[in-house]
Amino acid sequence: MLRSVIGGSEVGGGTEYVSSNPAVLDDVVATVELADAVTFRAACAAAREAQREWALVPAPVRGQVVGAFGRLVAANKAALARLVTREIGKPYAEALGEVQEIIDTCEFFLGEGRRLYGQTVPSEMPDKQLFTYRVPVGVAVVVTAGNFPVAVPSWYLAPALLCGNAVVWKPAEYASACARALSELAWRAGVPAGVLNLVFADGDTTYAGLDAALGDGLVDKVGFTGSTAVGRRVGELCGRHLQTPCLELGGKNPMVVAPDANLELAVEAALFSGYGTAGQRCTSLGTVIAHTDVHDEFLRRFADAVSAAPVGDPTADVVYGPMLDDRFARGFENTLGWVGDHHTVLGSTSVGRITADAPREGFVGDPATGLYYHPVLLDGVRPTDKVFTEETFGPVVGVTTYDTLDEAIELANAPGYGLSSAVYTTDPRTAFRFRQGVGAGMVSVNNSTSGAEAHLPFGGNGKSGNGSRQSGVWVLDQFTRWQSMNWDFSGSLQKAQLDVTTI
Ligand code: UN1
Repeated sequence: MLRSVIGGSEVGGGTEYVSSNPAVLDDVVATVELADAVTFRAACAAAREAQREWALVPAPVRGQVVGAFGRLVAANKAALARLVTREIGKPYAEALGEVQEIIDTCEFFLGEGRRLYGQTVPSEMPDKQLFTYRVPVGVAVVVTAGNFPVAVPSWYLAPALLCGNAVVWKPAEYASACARALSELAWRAGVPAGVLNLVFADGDTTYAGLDAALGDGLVDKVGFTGSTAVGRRVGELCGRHLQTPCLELGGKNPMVVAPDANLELAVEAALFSGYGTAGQRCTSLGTVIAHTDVHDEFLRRFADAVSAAPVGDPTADVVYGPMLDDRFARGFENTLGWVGDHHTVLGSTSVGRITADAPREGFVGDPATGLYYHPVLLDGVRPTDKVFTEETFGPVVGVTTYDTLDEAIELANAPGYGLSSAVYTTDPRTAFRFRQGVGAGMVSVNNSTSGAEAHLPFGGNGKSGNGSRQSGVWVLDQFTRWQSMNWDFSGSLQKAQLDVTTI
């Protein structure tokens, strides 16, 4: 039985939730006790208590703890990746990459512990010094999705802890075992009990508990990775309490294929980012915007690649495995309802669940045991189609065409998301003009829409987030606030603005 851990103690009670392997549904990975709103609030209170002392630990020492966390993750890399594969069905090779992201993140923030720079700033007045300091925000509540059940949480945990905050982490229920395993490593590395609290709860309970905790002044920052719809609710709630959350939401990520593109590379990237993790990344490719001159050739090759893609058992070498859990399978069924018959569907023999009656050639394993879906490739999508405007969160990619680069940029921006984007071109002018015009927080040139690096800002605009950025030094602005200090050693009361006119 998995329970929440608050201030170092297990807290039981609440309703039971079963986290099962989406590739082998009768394989129960964990039975979880979901906490109630009062318990959630109690976790925030425990965090508030523990944070005071943690903030007094010198930043380089906190950095050492984060570094030790990364080393423990490295020592348990295969075991953690196996758990990711088992609990959410991510292919093992990708799961290993995900665990590596944690190691990279911790490595970065280990070093940041020795920087965490403030500034010295010139004053308008003589014999006066101005300084800036980064101070921890206090208590951070972190609510994460389960598609990256350990890497994305580490993007919050490592910097939040390094900056001297205490954390209450609420992971996705269907990734509970991964969350507990990662938390155990953090505690073993020396993160004090109470500085990291793990709360298993459902969405409504989290909302109610967070509302109460914010109202009581127990929460100073909320980090949320998940859907745009839930992000809006979180944003509204935080706004009522005069707080700006860190929101990492959905994406409808475009890839432009210019007439001079290397089509082989473009197809490889489209397959990886469109269908990898069964399309369940926020950075998944949504729509390919291909120049009319290369559309037919690109599509022919892409459809061949999709048809040949190995799908199935995530412990094998496949492009993608099952949906993350039941809820995502149902969500994808709903998405498939948007696929009108006005589209040409290519790359698959069927649309929907892979079963004995709707088999997929070359499927790896037994489709009957898990939540497997056929890949969908749609040609001729139009800007008014839901598959063009909405995030699909499943293995579906749409293709459309353009004639001028301005048109391509307009199509790329049209859905109103702004997370990731890509352009395939051999002309640097096209690449730069695309970067300037596209509204996304991240732009890839001759690379796929997925593939964040631990030291580069990650985040989106529009429906993809509120402009906050994770990773690298940029995330420090989420977990610290600037404090300024002025120090006058002139021996008299020097008045700003007033005195400067008399100099
Ligand atoms: C997400 O889907 O929430 O760059 C994050 C990427 C991944 C992270 C995606 N490493 O696609």
